[in-house]
Amino acid sequence: SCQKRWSPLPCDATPVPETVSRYHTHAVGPNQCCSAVVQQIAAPISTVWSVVRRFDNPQAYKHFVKSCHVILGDGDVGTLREIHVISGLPAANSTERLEILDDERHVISFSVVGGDHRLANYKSVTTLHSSPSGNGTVVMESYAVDIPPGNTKEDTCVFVDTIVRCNLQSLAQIAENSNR
Ligand code: A9S
Repeated sequence: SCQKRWSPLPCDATPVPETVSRYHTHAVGPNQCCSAVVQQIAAPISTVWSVVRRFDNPQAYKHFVKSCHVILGDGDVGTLREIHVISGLPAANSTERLEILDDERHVISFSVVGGDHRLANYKSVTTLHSSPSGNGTVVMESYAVDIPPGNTKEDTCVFVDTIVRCNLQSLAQIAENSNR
């Protein structure tokens, strides 16, 4: 397997510190792809984190999730959840394992370990950062996933990027509204 290093910010922006980039460096196999989405949110990091850290409640901001049940564990690393998704997606449910929950560094990560869908071996890492410009938050979410049989790398990234972007836009709305 190869390892891909990337920086999600333009070259002329502030360089991504090593403490950030290490969480977003995925080992990517020959039949996998990876990408990342960055979202600016006009709300304090503590507000955003209180939503993102709830591994048992992804439906709070992920609109594709219809329901979620914790099937093992109590919120620590290793906790398993089963989500059911809304109709219209090429998926029914997904079993997911909490890999990282770091309340100090604001890092959460999960991996997909089963389910009826096409995103085998999906793994994502989400980190929050105080925005350089003021009292806002920058969310960075990266992922790696197997390319499903019959799809291209590009198809797969477009599909997943779209879902992740929707989730982070919804997160921004919720966090910004709970500000008022
Ligand atoms: O839940 C996330 O954070 C991100 C993604 C990409 C989730 C994808 C998904 O849950 C569906 C929305 C159901 C789409 C899975 C695991 C497979 C899909 O096909």
